[in-house]
Amino acid sequence: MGLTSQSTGRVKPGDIFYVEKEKGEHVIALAGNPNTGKSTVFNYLTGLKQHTGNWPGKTVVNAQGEYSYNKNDYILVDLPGAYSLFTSSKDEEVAKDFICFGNHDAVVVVADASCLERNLNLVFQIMELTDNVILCVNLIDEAKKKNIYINRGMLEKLLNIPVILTAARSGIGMDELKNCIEEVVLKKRLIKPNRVIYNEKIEDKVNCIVPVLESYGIDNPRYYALRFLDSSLNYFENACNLPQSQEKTDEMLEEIKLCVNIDDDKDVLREEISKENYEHAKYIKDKCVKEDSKKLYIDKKIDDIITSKIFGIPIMLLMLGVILWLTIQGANYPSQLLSKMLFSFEGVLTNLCLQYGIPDFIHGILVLGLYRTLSWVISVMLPPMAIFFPLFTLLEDLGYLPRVAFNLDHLFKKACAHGKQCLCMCMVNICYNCLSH
Ligand SMILES: Nc1nc2c(ncn2[C@@H]2O[C@H](COP(=O)(O)OP(=O)(O)OP(=O)(O)O)[C@@H](O)[C@H]2O)c(=O)[nH]1
Ligand SMILES: [Mg+2]
Repeated sequence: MGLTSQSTGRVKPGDIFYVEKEKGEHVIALAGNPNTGKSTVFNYLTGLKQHTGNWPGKTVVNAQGEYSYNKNDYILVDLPGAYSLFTSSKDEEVAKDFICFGNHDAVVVVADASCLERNLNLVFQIMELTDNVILCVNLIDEAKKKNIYINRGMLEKLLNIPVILTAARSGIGMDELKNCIEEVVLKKRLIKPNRVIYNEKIEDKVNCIVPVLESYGIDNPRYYALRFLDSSLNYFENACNLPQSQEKTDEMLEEIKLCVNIDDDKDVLREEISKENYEHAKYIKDKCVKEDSKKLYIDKKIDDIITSKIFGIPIMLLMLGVILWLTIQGANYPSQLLSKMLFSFEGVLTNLCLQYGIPDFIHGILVLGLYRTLSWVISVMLPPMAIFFPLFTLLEDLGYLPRVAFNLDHLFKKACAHGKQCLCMCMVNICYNCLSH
């Protein structure tokens, strides 16, 4: 009997990320940087209501939904946002594991049209893992407002993968996306992505490692050869499809180490690989994106100030302080008005009860208990909520919340947390303060 994952006690990651599907169903992964509109695309296609909002890190676990198109059934998996597949954050790891080990038939990478260059890094990494990649350049309506235009034809030519321009919130491009997914999974359209070609030194090493990996039956040998070079070894050893016994894995790693010596310059190699990725992303952006440099300059200046080390936190405290003050002070008057109105009606209800001879205990339960409590809750809670949430939504729409997360990230890290968590804390604290006031 051969070695199995059960007999060796090693669970293949692919087993964990396996999506049960019926015959003829196709699994589509929705990946991309945080806050690019993945859940909005997911909701539009499946008709479900995944949580969306204008700050990063809303989706933290995979969500599944289904849709049909041209009598074909699809299972869509909405992944948490990730900047890269080499990550340390738990929610990003969920995305990474599904892309690397899941049984998807195609991956749709949702990118933000306003910052395509930053998003391309993940696109390159996914292109190394699978041929079936579709790039969905979302938020084109926002990009248009910023005078940013994408040359779709050129982008498709340079990446050699299908590119769809969408504005998921208003449904623009969604039919085209569904059609493209169908063409890819039914193999009506064959894709051969143009992968990043690294410098000669790296390519030589990759070319030495790939045959060894192939001889051990490893899928995506080029991807794992690069991971070996940039020292993601822990990750590499967890790769699916590795030989099932530890001895075989050690043997394979020894064989690789024999053909390439990377001990001396592994930091340099890692840096070179990242540098070349970013340079390639810049090259593609320069060729495919037309932008208004004056507007970008102003946006960048504002960004620099609100995220600067000196002004970032004071501006944030001021903004949140003003919201807290407006909520508390502004709620006083409508609160009083509401309570006056609702409590004056209590007298009317009592009179009605007396008039119709309703027993005292029913009057007590309905009017003095139920109605009075309801009146308190409404007059105390409704006004602060009605002021706080529109103000917070305004900050969200202005895109300020991701900046708050960025400003607080290093402080949260000291408590082993993440800057993104501050937004939930902030909301809970402000609500609590308003109510306790
Ligand atoms: N204007 C505009 N806004 C959009 C569009 N698509 C998404 N949004 C908004 O962008 C914000 C982020 O959308 P989400 O769908 O939550 O983004 P996500 O990629 O799932 O985010 P994470 O789960 O945090 O990674 C929300 O406020 C959406 O309403 C679009 O095409 N146009
Ligand atoms: Mg999401």
